[in-house]
This record gives sequence, structure tokens and C-alpha cells, in this order.
Amino acid sequence: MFLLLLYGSLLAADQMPNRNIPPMANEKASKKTTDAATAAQKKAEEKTAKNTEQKLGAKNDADLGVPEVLIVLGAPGASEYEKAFQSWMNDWEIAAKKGGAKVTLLGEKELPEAPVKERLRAYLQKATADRPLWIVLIGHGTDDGKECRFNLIGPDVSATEMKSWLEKLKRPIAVIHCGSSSAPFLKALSAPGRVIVTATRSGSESNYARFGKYLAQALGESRADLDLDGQVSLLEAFLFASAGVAEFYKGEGRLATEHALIDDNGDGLGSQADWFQGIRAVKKAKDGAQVDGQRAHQWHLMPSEKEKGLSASARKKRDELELKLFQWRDQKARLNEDDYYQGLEKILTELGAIYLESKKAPLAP
Ligand SMILES: [Ca+2]
Ligand SMILES: [Ca+2]
Repeated sequence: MFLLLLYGSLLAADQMPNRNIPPMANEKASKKTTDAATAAQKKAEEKTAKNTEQKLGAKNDADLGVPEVLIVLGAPGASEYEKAFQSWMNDWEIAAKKGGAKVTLLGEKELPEAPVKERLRAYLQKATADRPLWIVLIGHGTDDGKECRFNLIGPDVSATEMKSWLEKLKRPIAVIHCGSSSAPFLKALSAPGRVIVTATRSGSESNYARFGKYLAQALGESRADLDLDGQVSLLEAFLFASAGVAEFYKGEGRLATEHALIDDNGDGLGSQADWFQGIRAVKKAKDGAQVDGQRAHQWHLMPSEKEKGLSASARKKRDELELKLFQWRDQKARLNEDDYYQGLEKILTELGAIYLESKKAPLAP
């Protein structure tokens, strides 16, 4: 209990100080420059980049620290949907920029010479950085029983195509498909290191899906922060949005025509929000299957100041230990009490050390 309290107090500790910032990649080039004006300009650019990295919490391994967010706006089909989709997209864009992510919007404008599908493929082809990538699909989906598609202006993109485009990327990826008939995307895109969220639990849930509305609202919503750590994780946003959807249909006196899924353990089986108590899944997809949700709980579009205070490598280590902690707790019933608490103490001590180390780190010059 003491250790649990210790860890809790560590988590609740004040904002971590900033740490040393690495030299900029173009430092060598600037040394060769003799022109005074160019050097001054370069210095100013470096200062700006340095400040940006500092703000974003990107420390020794900056590339891992700053996520990319790709928001794809689908074909609306009717003006009423166009307004809704545009509004959700705006919410995502604002939240992602607030969080310091690099944001790309696709689908806003129709460019006959470069269809949205082609631009999406081209983006993913080049998306080889190590940093986390969020892909948010806002629009309608369809499923004819053979192939599931996300509707774009111009040619649609299929789940099979997305699968092949993502296959070459070895980075952490979250795909969030807010449209109707989206579930087959989960099956197709599920893989280790990925979080997949879909608005529906089957391809046949083909009515207009409202999940995206509630998900967009959840991003900056303090009520969605279930564990009260000052930030809304992707898991928390999923749970909040699912509750909003359920409430909507209940309020309308209608049977819900959409049930969102989340998968983050790479087994291609999604979990529904009503399988969770708080942020923990209490029901499993099938016997022996690992529960979903804990990895998605480590994805934050708008990280708290404390989260930003961790270097990317410390965050990575912390994430691994947190997963270990959840898995250890899941085994409680199978272990004798002494072994269980010894194991727990070891993990909590390691976790505590990460936060203490961050607090001790020197301030950036
Ligand atoms: Ca939270
Ligand atoms: Ca799963």
C-alpha cells in the first residue's frame, strides 16, 4: 500500500523541469557558413526550433516525442454531413495543434489532378519517421460484404489498400475510423504497436455514425479524463464518446445502430466500451485473449505538462513498465500473496525511479 501511495504521489508530483536539449541537426552546416546575415538567420531559426522542442517536451530523442496527426475528411454525401464532418475535423485540428503535434489535413479541397486517395497513399509512403502517427478518418464508410471502404471525394480507399500502405511503417500508429461500416478496418489494420478504433462493431452497422462527434468533443473534455491525470488518453476519449453515443440513442428512444470498438493488442478483436469499468477492461474478447485498452491509454493528443516533462526515452520506458504493471495485476488471482506484492514492489520502484530521475534532471540552458 505504501508503494502504491508512493507511486500515486510521484504521479501527482509537480511539473517536471526541462532537460538538456540536443544540438540541432544543422549545426555543422551553420559552422561552415561565413556570411554573417545567413549565420544570424540560422541562429534565430535554431533558437525557434529549440524553443519549440522544449515546449513539446522533445528532449534527447526529439523524433520520438512529437507525434504526427493526419486528418482525412471523407466525402460528405449531403450538406448536413458536410457541416458536421468539418466541425469534427476542426476540433481534431485544434486539439492536435494545442498538443504540439505536426498536423496534416487531407480531403478539404478537391484537386482533380491529385485525388485525395492518391495524396493519402503518397503521405503514407513517406511516413517513415519513428514518432507516433495518428490517422483520423472523418466521413462515411461502406461495406459490401467483400470489401470495406472509407468514402473519399473521388475514388474511395479500401481497408485492404490501407493495410498494404501501412505495412511498411514500423512506427506506433493509431487509426481512428469515425464512419459507418468501419469495423472491418479494425480486423484489417490490427497489428502489434497499433491502436485501432472504429465507430461500429460490424460492417453492417451502416447508418450515419455519430461516434465521431462525441470523440471530437472528448479530446478537450475534462470529464473524459477518467483517471484524473490532467490529460485525456485515446482510451478515455473512446470510452467517453461511446457513452455519448449510447446516451444519444437512449434519449431518442431508439436502438443504437452503432457500437464503437477499440483494439490495441494486435489480435484483430475489438473491445466495446461496456466491457470496461473505469479504464480497465473487465470482459475479454475471447478466452485467454489479452485485454485491450492499456496501450491506447498511453496515447495522448494533448499531453499534460507532467507528461511533457518526461523525455521520449523515459516515456517509452514508463509505458513499458505501466503495461507490465497492468499485466501483473491481472495475474493476482494466480499468484501467492507474497510473490504478487514482491513483483508489484519491483515494478512500482522502477516506475518511481523514472519520475524521480526526471525531477533531478538539469534545466535546459
Ligand atoms: Ca487521463
Ligand atoms: Ca484486441
